[in-house]
Amino acid sequence: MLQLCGFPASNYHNKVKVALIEKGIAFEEVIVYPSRDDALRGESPMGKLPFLRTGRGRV
Ligand SMILES: N[C@@H](CCC(=O)N[C@@H](CS)C(=O)NCC(=O)O)C(=O)O
Repeated sequence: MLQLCGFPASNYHNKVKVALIEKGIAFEEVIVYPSRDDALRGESPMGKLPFLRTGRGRV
């Protein structure tokens, strides 16, 4: 299932969340906070949130 990764205090995150809900796209919300962790940079090279985990990579 699509995973929306970010944190709810961010309107960047909430904007994507609202779009997914309005389009009726099933997703799971995964809370991720901004950091310089290698794990985050591996998924979001610029360290930006939110990002989506899809079955075919990340957006
Ligand atoms: N929509 C822009 C901006 C997103 C954005 O700046 N998100 C903040 C969180 S609200 C962030 O990731 N900050 C961490 C950073 O800039 O290092 C993008 O995705 O490039």
